[in-house]
Amino acid sequence: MGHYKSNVRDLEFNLFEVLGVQERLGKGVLAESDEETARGVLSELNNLAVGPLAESFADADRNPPVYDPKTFSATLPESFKKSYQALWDGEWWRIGLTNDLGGFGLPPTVQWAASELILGANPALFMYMAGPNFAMIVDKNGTEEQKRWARIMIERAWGATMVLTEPDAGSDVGAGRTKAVKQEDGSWHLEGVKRFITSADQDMTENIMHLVLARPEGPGIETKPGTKGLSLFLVPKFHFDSETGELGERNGAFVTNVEHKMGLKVSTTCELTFGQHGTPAKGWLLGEVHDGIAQMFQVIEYARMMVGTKAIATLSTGYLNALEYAKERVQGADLTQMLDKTAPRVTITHHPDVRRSLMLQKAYAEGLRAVYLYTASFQDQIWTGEGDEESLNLAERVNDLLLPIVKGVGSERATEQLVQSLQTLGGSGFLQDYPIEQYIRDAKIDSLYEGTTAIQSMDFFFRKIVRDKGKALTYIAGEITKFIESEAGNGRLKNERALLKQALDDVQGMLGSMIGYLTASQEDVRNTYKVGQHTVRLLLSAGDLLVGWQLLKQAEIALAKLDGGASAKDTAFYQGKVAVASFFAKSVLPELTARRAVVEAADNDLMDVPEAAF
Ligand code: ST9
Ligand code: FAD
Repeated sequence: MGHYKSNVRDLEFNLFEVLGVQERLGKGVLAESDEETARGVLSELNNLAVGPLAESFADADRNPPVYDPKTFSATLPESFKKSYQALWDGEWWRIGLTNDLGGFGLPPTVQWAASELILGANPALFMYMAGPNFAMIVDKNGTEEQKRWARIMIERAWGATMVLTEPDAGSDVGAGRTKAVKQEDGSWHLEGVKRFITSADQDMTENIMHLVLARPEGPGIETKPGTKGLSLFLVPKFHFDSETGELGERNGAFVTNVEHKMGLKVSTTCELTFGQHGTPAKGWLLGEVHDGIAQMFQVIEYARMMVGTKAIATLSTGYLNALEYAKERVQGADLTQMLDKTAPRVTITHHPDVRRSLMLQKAYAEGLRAVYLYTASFQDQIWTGEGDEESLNLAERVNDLLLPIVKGVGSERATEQLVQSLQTLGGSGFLQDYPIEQYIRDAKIDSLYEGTTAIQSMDFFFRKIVRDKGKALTYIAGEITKFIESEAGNGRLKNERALLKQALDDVQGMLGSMIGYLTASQEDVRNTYKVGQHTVRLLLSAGDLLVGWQLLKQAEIALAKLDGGASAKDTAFYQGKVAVASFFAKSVLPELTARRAVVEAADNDLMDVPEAAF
């Protein structure tokens, strides 16, 4: 068996028993699909994921890409290329595409559930395969000619990249200095150095389309500072015939370094230099409009969802590997017989502390999966366009609110809990004989790129709550309140629903204090620091609230299934759902009360500490 342990049963539970996705299928843009097709997609992709996709996971880590400075090129390991070919040949690049570009006609919930399987088996494959998804952005924003390029990108299986970061412009994208100078023929020459660019070179596709943020210059163009002064340019690695896509000359965008990293080594992370090697780096303004940051955020929103799903996928396989080990590892006697030196030895699943840790891993793996799929259910509505303007607008807002939770909380909890998965294996977890040490290395990036956790938390508070005037948040709080006040579980989840109520009060309390500090900043601007000290705490707490709620909703459904008489295999599955929800409500949600007290007692002492005293 390979390293990857998927959880198709839980994916199907979420899709068909919790979210009722099947009710959306067979209509409108989803006319071609039904429940059977969706289940078939998961099953077929799962076979590929646990087999050929997972196969190169360790080899590609031990034999990472090789960079050749003479040719500015990166060569990927053969094992990985084989996995990539299997993925491409299965036409899985179609999964996220709209019907008109050759998509499968499946909604985002099913797309993301399927994506989890690739992201858990070998995440870099998904990123190299993203060219067609990038083409969708070119198609959506491009001129008529660029729309044709989008089709060429798909037909000819090109790679693509998102190019924002520079040495002095990481979180602060608006500090970017790469410029684009307008040419008489309507094209632009880019000049500058970008760094940390994922997939900027590889030897699997004939061409790569770079989507680059740069500051435009030229007669009649007003240069503006910050992100609002950036435009988005299409910069191909090779020039190409605009009608046929046939490759021409090499363009002047060269990869001048590939980084050596802690993990996710097979995903090339490149320095990309424009126009400094004797060949101009020609680019074309996307859609002929200067709206770069907003256009790039269409890519970023998708990529943030992907990064969160990647982290959660890795957490899930980490947990399942730990569970399998724990069921077999015999060590020590049962705690109740600790004084009897002759007592039989038991598997470590008998030890209360191992159980505690495994149940917490399960809670975050399954709870966060529920959160990302719940988020995707709002994307389903946006995708199909169903409902009136008001409800579509709300779906957009709720999706926006949940994205920093999927990305920020998904990545933070995955990193934390994967360390616990390793701990379950004892010293063996530290060895490369097991995949968990690589999971930790490969997943750590998820809290860093696509906006660090601090950036996610500020996005959550300032943009998604304050700027939204709390509309999306009020909706979610209303849904949680409905659940709390319902008869969910027929009395059996009463205590848990009370704990959820307290958790909701605590998050609302934290938020109330923070909004108070923000209001007080009009009197004394330093009160803004009190907000800044606690945005990550708020984000993680909101994440715990959502995980707790989703797990309890699942428990309600599981209890009903158990009452109705489930099969032997399903009985264990549903019992697990009830147990994990109750465990999380009793052992994690009460912690929010302490966190609320910390936020309510905020002061600015921290900000007054001299730097030298750190
Ligand atoms: C990276 C890549 O790290 C890592 C993995 C790559 C894997 C690639 C392959 C897989 C992905 C495939 C994708 C294919 C695409 C398919 C799509 C299919 C559908 N939401 O607050 P302001 C906009 S890449 C939406 O003043 P500052 C908005 O236009 C590097 N829009 O910001 C706004 O204007 P307005 C990632 C947002 O103070 C404008 O920005 N790097 C949002 O100027 C200005 O907003 C990062 O992520 C939002 N949440 O700048 C950088 N927020 O307000 C992290 C802003 O008028 N840093 N806009 O609407 C940040 O995010 C900063 O907060 C900042 C601050 C740069 C936005
Ligand atoms: P900095 O911005 O310098 O942040 C350093 C620390 O300060 C962080 O802890 C951060 O949270 C904190 N911080 C910074 N500003 C604030 C603030 N205002 N408030 C509070 N805290 C703050 N970029 C691309 O454009 N395309 C890619 O394909 C791409 N792929 C990547 C792949 C890898 C493997 C890596 C490592 C990076 C990649 N990046 C890519 C860049 C990535 O998005 C940035 O690294 C990330 O946005 C953070 O920027 P930075 O590294 O400069 O850190």
